Amino acid sequence: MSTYTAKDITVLEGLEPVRKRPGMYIGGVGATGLHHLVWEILDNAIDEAMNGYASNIAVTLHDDGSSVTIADDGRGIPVDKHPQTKKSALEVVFTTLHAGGKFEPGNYKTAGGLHGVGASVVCALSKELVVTVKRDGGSWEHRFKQGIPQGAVKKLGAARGTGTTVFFRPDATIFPKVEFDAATIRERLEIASYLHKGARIVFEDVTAGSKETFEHSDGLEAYLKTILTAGSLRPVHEAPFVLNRDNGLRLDLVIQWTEATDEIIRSYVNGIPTGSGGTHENGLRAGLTKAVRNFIDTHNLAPKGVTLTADDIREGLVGVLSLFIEEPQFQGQTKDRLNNLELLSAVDSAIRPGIEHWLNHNISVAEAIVGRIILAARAREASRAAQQEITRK
Ligand code: TTJ
Repeated sequence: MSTYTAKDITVLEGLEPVRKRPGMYIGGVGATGLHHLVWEILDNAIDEAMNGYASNIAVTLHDDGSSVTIADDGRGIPVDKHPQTKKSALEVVFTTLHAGGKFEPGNYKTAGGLHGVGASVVCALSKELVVTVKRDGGSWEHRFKQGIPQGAVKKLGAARGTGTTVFFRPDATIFPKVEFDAATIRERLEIASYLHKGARIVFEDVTAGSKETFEHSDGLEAYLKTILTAGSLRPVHEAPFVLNRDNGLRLDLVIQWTEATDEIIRSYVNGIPTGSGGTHENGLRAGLTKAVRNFIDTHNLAPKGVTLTADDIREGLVGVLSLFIEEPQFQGQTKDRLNNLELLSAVDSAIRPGIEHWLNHNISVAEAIVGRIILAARAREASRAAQQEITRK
């Protein structure tokens, strides 16, 4: 560094802990941590889309395989200097730890990945990061190296439209391997397009010379359909149960009973797959079981002498649950289980009345589901009787 100003020192102090102990912020410097950089930047673009300001997100994996550009057509991060701090919002976002990008009250922040850290962490761990903003009729660029601004924000010229573009190249002195896995990025983008209906996400993989667009106006319903098709699962009723809630807790759920003998539940927290389930999935199971049981009891639908277990009720169930919460706690070796205890009752009470109401207002659907459940109970009892008969003999 030839020009090492006081401002740079502050910045260095701000992000120094990140470079010293990167694992604390991104969960390690292996492949998971490396890809975490992409998710952190991506979440900001998705937030802009979720808040209704952006409709297109473009992700590019460049030909070297170790640099990525993420762009949105949102409002653009403000580039004008704050009179007191003499820094722009852009500079604060990329150089201050925990300045995530939640500027306006009421705007929802996905709280991102593993630890909910922001763009500054990506900036600190990048050999090179370039932000380009289009707004107010112009285009501006601010460059960073290892979290340190390389001069001031620079006006590139006049430009139409608005948006934010971030190019970054992970620092090879931090990450032993800096090559991204295109399939990992692709999968995350595809899931994001289901979880955030309305967002159009284009993934260009220059290493493979491919370009794909992910867009699902039907969101989780479309996702459920792909699960059914992929597994050749036949539903036992028409139209799935769909719940989209956003008061206090953002929760999206779609469920459908099928002829399958097991239960398939895919769950996500802040766009992150929770393959080992956790409190939110348990809340779903509890609420769903209680709703169905209550419906069956209220209408006296259980045949005499047949007891319906929770497993009977959930046999053949296929569902997708997506939650967005402020402070997710992930547990387990692979951090793929949600541990927030409050989500157990929150999910239970969020879904139960809706499912009961749905059953009560869709009698033919409810009949098909209850028929499926009774069949599961009878099959279970018959199989146990046969087992006992063999043991007896
Ligand atoms: C902030 O308040 C004024 C209008 O714009 C708001 C904002 O921050 N918008 C915004 C941020 N849009 N897109 C971003 C963003 C996009 C990427 C790809 C990366 C980051 C860190 C932020």
